[in-house]
Amino acid sequence: RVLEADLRRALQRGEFVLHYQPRFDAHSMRITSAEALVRWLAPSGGLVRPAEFIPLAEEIGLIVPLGEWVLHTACAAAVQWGTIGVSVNVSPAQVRSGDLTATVERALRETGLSPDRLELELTEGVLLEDTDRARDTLAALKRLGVRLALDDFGTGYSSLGYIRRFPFDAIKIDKQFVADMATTRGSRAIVQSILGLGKALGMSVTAEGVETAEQLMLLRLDGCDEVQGFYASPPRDQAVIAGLVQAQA
Ligand code: G
Ligand code: G
Ligand code: MN
Ligand code: NA
Repeated sequence: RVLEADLRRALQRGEFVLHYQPRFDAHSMRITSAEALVRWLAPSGGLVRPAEFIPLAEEIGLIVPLGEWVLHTACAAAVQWGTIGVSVNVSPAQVRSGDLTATVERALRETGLSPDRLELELTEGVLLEDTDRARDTLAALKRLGVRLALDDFGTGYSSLGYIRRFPFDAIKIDKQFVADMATTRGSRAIVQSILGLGKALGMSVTAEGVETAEQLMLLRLDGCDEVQGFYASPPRDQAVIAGLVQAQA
């Protein structure tokens, strides 16, 4: 079990690492960007998954400095890769903290990354918690020129109305709908509805958790723009992504 003191020490000692999962254009299968996913390289030697420490990091407020490190490191990686973009997951606690915009602005300035190559992934929870604060923060982030994506779409409790009340550029279809879209009519229908909604609102749509050739084929047929998932690539380290990007140049 992960303890508060372990986590604070881990940040001080630089024990967090980022892996990156590439996102592909669904038709050309060229890499368009990569999503940063944090792991903790614990002193015991194990690689600890975010599910085991992000909730605690949120609870104790460590998510703010950890999130700042993630932003800076991911922007620096994108500068190294040269062409593709980078996506960073942002917790509701970071939006609530009040200095997310300044943190993003600083990460861009210190790394020299062009704002349009950074995408922030937010979940519906961000929108439900504190609507006025959330709206102001998202508007300020848009003014910086970064892209905003609604992550895990379809799993939350917010109404469809939220999607047009906030300045999102993109939607990520949650992997639970992709998982059985080839075998369950209801899931395929939900995927198709989200794709239609994205198209109607001028937002790009990414399908997450694509694991099979059949899912990829159906997503292409249904007009999905971009895909992410184990079928095309699991999360890899920065150097592997650099090699993949170089190979497609
Ligand atoms: O890496 P893994 O596949 O186990 O990711 C699980 C979840 O952890 C992701 O869906 C994402 O929501 C969350 N996560 C991963 N990296 C970060 C991060 O840097 N910041 C935040 N806030 N959440 C993250
Ligand atoms: O919640 P978020 O969408 O930010 O996190 C993505 C999570 O999904 C990460 O934990 C990542 O490791 C995981 N993931 C990525 N591709 C696949 C996949 O094809 N199948 C499954 N089951 N999980 C995946
Ligand atoms: Mn995500
Ligand atoms: Na997601």
